[in-house]
Amino acid sequence: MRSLLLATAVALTAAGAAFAHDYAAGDLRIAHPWTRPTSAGAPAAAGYLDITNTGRSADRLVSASTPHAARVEIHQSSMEGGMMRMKALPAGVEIPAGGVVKLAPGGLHLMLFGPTAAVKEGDRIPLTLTFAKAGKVKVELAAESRPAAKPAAMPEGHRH
Ligand SMILES: [Cu+2]
Repeated sequence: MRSLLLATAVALTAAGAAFAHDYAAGDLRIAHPWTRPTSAGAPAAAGYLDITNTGRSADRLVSASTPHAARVEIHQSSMEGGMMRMKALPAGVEIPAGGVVKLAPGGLHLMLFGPTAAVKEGDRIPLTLTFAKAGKVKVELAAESRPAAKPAAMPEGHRH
């Protein structure tokens, strides 16, 4: 009985570790970076992740890069006149002190232009995030199929 319980605990831990997939750099915590599988020839892939700043001063995500794409831009999607529009944020995104910034479908996201290959389910795409204070942080985007974001689920504050 005891060994069976032990085996179950180990299996749960292993599954949890595979799913958790978090990173830390200085005061920043980066949770579960992921991307969606793309079809062959797709011009771009997106990257999503949550960034928590546990520190007392703001930081800024200024850029990102990956060997799997020609370039990465930081984008914001927003609804304008019933149309979903995207714009690049060349100055990056501020990560406020004590705050959480979510890059998620329908809002802020990374755009990987010129992918070197189609993204397949289960792929891990290496990505380097560059922060003004925390510096460079290497993460991996896990390729997962997830349902599309509903407009109702969009975070607020997107209008410019
Ligand atoms: Cu975009």
